[in-house]
Amino acid sequence: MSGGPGIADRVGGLVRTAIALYGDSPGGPELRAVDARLAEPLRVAIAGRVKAGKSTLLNALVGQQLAATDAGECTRIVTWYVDGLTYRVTLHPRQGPPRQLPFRRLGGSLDIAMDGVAAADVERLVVEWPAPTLADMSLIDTPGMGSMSTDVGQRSEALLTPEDEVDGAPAEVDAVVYLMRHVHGEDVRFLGTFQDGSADRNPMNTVGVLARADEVGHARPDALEVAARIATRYAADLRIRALCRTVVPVAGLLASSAAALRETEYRSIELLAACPDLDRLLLTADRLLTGSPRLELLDDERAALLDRFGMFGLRLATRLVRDGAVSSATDLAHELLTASGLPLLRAVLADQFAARADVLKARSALMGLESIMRRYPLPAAAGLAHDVERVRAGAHEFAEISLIDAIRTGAVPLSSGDLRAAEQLLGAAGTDARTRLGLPRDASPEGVRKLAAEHHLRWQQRAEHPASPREVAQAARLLVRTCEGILGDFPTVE
Ligand SMILES: Nc1nc2c(ncn2[C@@H]2O[C@H](COP(=O)(O)OP(=O)(O)O)[C@@H](O)[C@H]2O)c(=O)[nH]1
Ligand SMILES: [Mg+2]
Repeated sequence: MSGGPGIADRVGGLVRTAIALYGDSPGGPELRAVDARLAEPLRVAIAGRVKAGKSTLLNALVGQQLAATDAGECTRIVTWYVDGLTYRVTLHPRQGPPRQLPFRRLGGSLDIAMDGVAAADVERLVVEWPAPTLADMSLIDTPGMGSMSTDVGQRSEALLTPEDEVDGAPAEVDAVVYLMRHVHGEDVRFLGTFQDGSADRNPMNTVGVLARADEVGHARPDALEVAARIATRYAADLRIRALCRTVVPVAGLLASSAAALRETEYRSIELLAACPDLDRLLLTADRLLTGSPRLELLDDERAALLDRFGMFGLRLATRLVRDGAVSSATDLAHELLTASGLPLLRAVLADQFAARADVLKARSALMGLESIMRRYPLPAAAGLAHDVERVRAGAHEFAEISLIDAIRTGAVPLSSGDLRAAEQLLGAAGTDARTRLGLPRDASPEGVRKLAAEHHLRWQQRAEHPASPREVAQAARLLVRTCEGILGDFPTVE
């Protein structure tokens, strides 16, 4: 959007002014951390209950088997995966300075030598890993809510709760991918912690994932279609809409195995597909593991296949091989990845998180700045506090996000068609002008301008109409500003 410096620059300016004012007094180091964070990739936490499939999904997103899954000490620790020039693992203990840990890769995933340190004494592990996904966003694996040990659960919750009740520290993450398997009380309660109390907590920074989608409906061939219908229903549920933007079905296991599909695995799948007893073998896990001597795969090879692909994955993979739809490991990997739903999640993350990364980061930084100024009041910073207030109140980018939230929680009385148009115009599906207007990517600048002008006129009439309820008039004024922004970016050529 045009019209002066973007929100990231404005907030960055405030933070640097604060750094100059605070110098080495208390609050100074925290301010420098807030400043450094503005230059970092967006921080995205993967949250949800234990065994929801968080670590598996993280591996799928990175495209490598890094995070350990299932039990094990490391799965009980908050682990940050960040882009790095080199491969390095650093332990940040609760007490004492950080230190590097030795590690190796064991069967793909990282085996970190914990050096006798107990999980409870670890604040976080930071894994630096050169990987393209991590250059766009840092991913944070959490032990999960509802952990066997409440301590572990609390650690996740503390990381994700926007403002720590105890010491008023700002949220450490900018956005959250929240995995759910079913809607039950705890999911909703947990998502609710993003909302309570502060106007700043909103569903805009949370994307819901219907995880382990391949297991829906007993892993039948249409599992993912069924999961997609459930996800659509969740996404339409007002309670869920008020907590996250959208719900995407993903079979993380399939995606992560596809990303790292080995030739030997492909050959095993070929053997399985060629076995005359295939249909019977794939009825249950037990039969696959022990049935049919005609299948020339050892017990542990069968177990490994099941572990990596799951029942749904094996049914799909063997069908693809049998039908001749694929004839190489590369083909198969591509088909499985497509089926997993991961590409859709990636698109949602790219359109919604990455496109708004600056705004989400600026929002976190502003919260951080406000929290520091509140905890370490400085008489000399009175003017700065005023500027902070002005930036917050004047930020059209924040206002757009808040309005999407208001629309989603049903606070704006518009027809459903108008609501959808308004959400889209506000950038709920992506913030570039053409997406906001629902135009194809190759729409001409004149086309953009013409449609933006139509919307501008329509919302202006709404804003000024005496019969418009107050909420509608307010929303319409904001939408008018959004249209003005688009028109400013697409000026008429003389
Ligand atoms: N069938 C299936 N199993 C999965 C999927 N994602 C994870 N799992 C399995 O669920 C278990 C827990 O996964 P994990 O990623 O460790 O869950 P976390 O506790 O949320 O990190 C592991 O045995 C995974 O193999 C999935 O998409 N489909
Ligand atoms: Mg895990």
